[in-house]
Amino acid sequence: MSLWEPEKLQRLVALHEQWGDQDAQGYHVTAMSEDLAFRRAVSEELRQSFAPAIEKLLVDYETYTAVLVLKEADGDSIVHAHQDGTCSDEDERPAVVAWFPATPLDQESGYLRGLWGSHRYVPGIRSTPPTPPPFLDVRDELLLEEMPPIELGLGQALLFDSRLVHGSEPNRSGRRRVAGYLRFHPIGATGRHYWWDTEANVVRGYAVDQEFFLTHVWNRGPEQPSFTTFEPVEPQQMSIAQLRRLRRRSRLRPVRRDRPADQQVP
Ligand SMILES: O=C(O)CCC(=O)C(=O)O
Repeated sequence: MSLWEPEKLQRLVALHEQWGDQDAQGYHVTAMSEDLAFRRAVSEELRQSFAPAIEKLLVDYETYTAVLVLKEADGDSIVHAHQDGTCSDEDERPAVVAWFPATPLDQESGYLRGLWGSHRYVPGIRSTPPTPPPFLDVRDELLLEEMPPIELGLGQALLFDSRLVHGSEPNRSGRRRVAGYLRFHPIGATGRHYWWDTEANVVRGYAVDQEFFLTHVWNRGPEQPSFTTFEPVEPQQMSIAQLRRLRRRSRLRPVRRDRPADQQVP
């Protein structure tokens, strides 16, 4: 959907050019930046200038995190098919992600691609770093053959369920590709972070707030007690044919709250 004047996006590009890490390579996200003041400045700009137009479209959701996603021109910037980490208790309602280009998006710079309906059939808590997903063995074929590219113009944004499997091909445009990424949570949802302690091979869950995502060091365990600990289960790997069957079924049998009001069953 179209949400803002394309000129407004220049502010994001300029912010990164003036302040961001110019030596970074490949795919990177400002949430990983060690410059905490830069992380905060990006978050504030996105919250002030871009989040309100999206909040208006959502019922009882609020902005939770706001970052820039960058793909440098070095060509090594594939984003494999993945699901984003769990950042809230999703038992009641999922988080919503808004992703939008701040520089031109085309075949060369790499469209975002999504696996339709996958938020319904690839369940579970997603840790950081991510434990192996059930589509790991087929992730390259999945990205290119099963996940359609989503064309977006400057000024448009894509909104999706935060559990959706998504990814993108490398940036081959020869120019830096910049995108905004905003995450919205149901108002009052409990913030969560699940860290995979790879040495102990356990996932530890933490109750966190928005401030956590502005200050925490990427891929390191939070310095606070966890509320839960569990051993990650090695998932059985799915074939493309199995994933296709699940996709078809998810369309035939929508979850109850997605049915039109006159078809609701108690
Ligand atoms: O910018 C992209 O193409 C992908 C970004 C993404 O999937 C993410 O940051 O989770």
